[in-house]
Amino acid sequence: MTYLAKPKLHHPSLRKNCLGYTRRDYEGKVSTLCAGCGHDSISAAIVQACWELEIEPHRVAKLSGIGCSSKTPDYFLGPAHGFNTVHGRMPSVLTGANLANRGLLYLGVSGDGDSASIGIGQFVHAIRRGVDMVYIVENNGVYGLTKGQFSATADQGSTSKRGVVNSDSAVDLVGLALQLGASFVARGFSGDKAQLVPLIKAAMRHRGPAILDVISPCVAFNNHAGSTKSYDYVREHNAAVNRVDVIAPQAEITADYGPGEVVEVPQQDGSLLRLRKLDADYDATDRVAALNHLQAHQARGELPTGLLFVDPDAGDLHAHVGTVTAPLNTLGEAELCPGREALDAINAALR
Ligand SMILES: Cc1ncc(C[n+]2csc(CCOP(=O)(O)OP(=O)(O)O)c2C)c(N)n1
Ligand code: SF4
Ligand SMILES: [Mg+2]
Repeated sequence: MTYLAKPKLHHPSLRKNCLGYTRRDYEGKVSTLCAGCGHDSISAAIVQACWELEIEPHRVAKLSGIGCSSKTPDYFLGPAHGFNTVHGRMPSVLTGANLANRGLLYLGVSGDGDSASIGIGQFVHAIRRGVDMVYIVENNGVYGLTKGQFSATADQGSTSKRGVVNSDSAVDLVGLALQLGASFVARGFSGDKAQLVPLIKAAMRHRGPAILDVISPCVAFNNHAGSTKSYDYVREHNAAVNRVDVIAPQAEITADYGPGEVVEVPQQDGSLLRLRKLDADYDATDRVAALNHLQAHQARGELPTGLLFVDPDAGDLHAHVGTVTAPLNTLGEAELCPGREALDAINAALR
């Protein structure tokens, strides 16, 4: 972690959003990552998305595990709540915090090592439970922080910087998220901010588990010719299925769209997702078709990106288990203690 705070001097001409905040108000401390690391671009995209969505930074809870990727919450949304958990344990801490206080926007930031190796059980169960969260995996195919070992998302046949061939098959996090019932699944690339910012905005407007796998090259250990997570490889194999635009409730639709069919998906919070199809046959509301498309195109060496699946009507964990709407720390004794009669009835039912 860094202890270098950014100077708070803002140029008076910086644009402000409706809350009166400039983009600088959404930044964090000075990054200590390697220059050119994809993770810093994702932090910048998160800053841009929150500024554009006019989110109050202190209404966000940012949680992470361990890794270069998991360090990044220190570099954005300085005024937000933050919890840097243990390696691979971010999802369970996020689930607990979310159950205790549903009034915050939960942003989980993790790495491919953090989520696909040590934390894969936690990744799986948070999704299948339907936790309302934005879960970003900053996926570079290596354990960057511990000097570049293959991670579980490294493609079979890809090579390390020293030329070692990876013989294991890869965990595909978006395919897994689709199978587990995630109601929003997307893949982005840290080198394509024009695609990534709207994907983050759409995920933040979604209710339910929103999984965003962002290919994020590690310039120190995985940006060479044999890698399938390098800047060059991703640019050459990127097969975007759509472009998404997020329109806030009641906002005038002014976005300029290029050619291609446009599909509108209303979200539960009143915002509208506009998807401009880049692949005419792709239907982002069909889970099975999304899985088929992914597997067929990945087998051809392509890397499908964009909003891969969305179910705008999905419920979340709170709806499934019927929790109270108020944050738990606002409940008093009257709500928390059911009284002697209710306790006697419960005890009698257990005898
Ligand atoms: C319990 C535990 N096991 C192992 C480690 C060592 N460790 C630290 S970060 C890391 C992998 C990080 O990889 P990833 O999540 O992909 O993040 P990146 O650095 O690539 O962004 C490992 C194995 C640890 N900190 N804690
Ligand atoms: S080691 Fe890799 S992942 Fe870590 S900061 Fe450097 S470039 Fe980024
Ligand atoms: Mg990694």
